[in-house]
Amino acid sequence: MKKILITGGAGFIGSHVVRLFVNKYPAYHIFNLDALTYAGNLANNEDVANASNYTFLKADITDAEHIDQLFAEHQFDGVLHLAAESHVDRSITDPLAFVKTNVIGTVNLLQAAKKHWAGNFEGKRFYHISTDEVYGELHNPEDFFTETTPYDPRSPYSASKASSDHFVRAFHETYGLPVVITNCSNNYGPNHFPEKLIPLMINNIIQKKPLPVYGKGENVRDWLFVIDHARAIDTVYHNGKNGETYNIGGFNEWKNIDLVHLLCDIMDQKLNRPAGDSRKLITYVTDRAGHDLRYAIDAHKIMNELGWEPSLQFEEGLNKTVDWYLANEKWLQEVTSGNYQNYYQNMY
Ligand code: NAD
Ligand code: TDX
Repeated sequence: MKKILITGGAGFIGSHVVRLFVNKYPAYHIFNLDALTYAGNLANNEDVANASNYTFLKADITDAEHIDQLFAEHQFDGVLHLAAESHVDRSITDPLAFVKTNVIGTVNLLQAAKKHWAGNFEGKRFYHISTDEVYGELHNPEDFFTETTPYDPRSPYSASKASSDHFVRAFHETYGLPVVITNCSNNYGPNHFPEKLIPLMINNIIQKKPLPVYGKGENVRDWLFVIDHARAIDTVYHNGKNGETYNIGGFNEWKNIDLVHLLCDIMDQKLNRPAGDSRKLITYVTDRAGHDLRYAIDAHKIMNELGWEPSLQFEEGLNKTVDWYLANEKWLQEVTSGNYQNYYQNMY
C-alpha cells in the first residue's frame, strides 16, 4: 500500500484533495498532516475521518524534528504539500509567519524527504502546490502567465510562496529529488475560509453586513472551482513529469465588482430578497497595499500535455458554493466566532 502524505489537508483546498484521494484510491493510505491553525478545521474532513485508509497527524511543518520523526515512522512514498499561510491581507500585517510556514516549513519537508528517501527515488514524488501570485501582476489584457513567466512576487505572501517554489526546484537540481510544482489561480467553493473574497461576501450578505470592496473593485482574478483544482492535482501527481511546472487556471476572469454584483443577485434570489437588495450593502473601502491588478493563467500546458480541463461553468460553481454555505450555517458560525471577530474588526 502506498503511503501518501498530504499537508494542509484540514484547510480549504487540502480537504478536497484528501477527500478525492481517500475515496478514489483505496490502495493508498492517506496521511493528512495539519497544525490546525485558524484556517485548519477537522470538520472539513468529517466525511473521511473513519475511512480505513485515512490517518490524521497533528503537526506543525515548522517543527523540523517532529516532521523528521513522522517520515521515519511512516515512510511516506509521496508528498502533496499544501500547508501554508494563505491570506495576502494577513501577510501584510505579519510577514514573518509566512516566512516560517511557507519557506522554512517547506524546506523542512524537503529535507525530510531527501533524508528518508536516501537517493532511492523509485516510486517517490514531492508535489508542491503553489500560486499564480508568484508571477506578479498583469496590465495588458492580452497577457497571460505561462510556466516561463519570470517570477515577480509583490506581497509578502507571494514572496514566501515564490521562495518555497525556488527551494523545491533547488532540491530537484541539486539532489535530484523527484519534484513537481503547480501554480494555480484563485480557487472558490465549499469549505473556503470566510476571510477570502467569495465566502466573506456570502457570509456578509447572509448577515446583511457591509460588503467591503477594496479600492474601485477593478482588480481582476481568474477563478477556478476547488474540485477542478483537486482533479488537476490528482492528474499532475500521477502523470506530471519530474522537474516540471504546470499552471492551472479556469480561463475565467472577473473584475471583483462584477463578481460581487453576480453574487449579490444569486443570493437575493436564493434568500427571497427583492432584486438589488444585497447590492446596496456594497461599500468601497481603502485599497489593499500593493494590490495586484490582474492575474490570468494560461493553462494550455496541463490541458494539452496531461488532458486536464475545468469541468464547471462559473455560475454553476457559484450556485453550488452558495448552496453549500446556506446548508452549512453551523460551519460558518463556528469559523467566524472567536478569533475571526478580532481579525475582522482590525481589517476596517
Ligand atoms: P488554507 O489557509 O485554507 O489552508 C491551509 C492549511 O494549512 C490549514 O489547514 C492550516 O491549518 C494548515 N497549516 C498552516 N500552517 C501550518 C503549519 N505551520 N504546519 C502545518 N499545517 C499548517 O489554504 P488553501 O487556500 O487551502 O491553500 C492551500 C495551498 O494552495 C496553499 O499552499 C496555497 O498557497 C495554495 N493555493 C491556494 C489558492 C487559493 O485560491 N486558495 C490558489 C493557488 C494556490
Ligand atoms: O474583503 C475583500 N474585498 C476585496 O475587494 C477581500 C477579502 C478581497 N477583496 C479583493 C482582493 C482581491 O483583488 O478580492 C480579490 C480576491 O481577494 P482574496 O480572496 O483575498 O484572494 P487573493 O488575494 O487574490 O489571493 C487568493 O488567490 C491566490 C488566495 O487567498 C491565495 O492563497 C492564492 O494563492
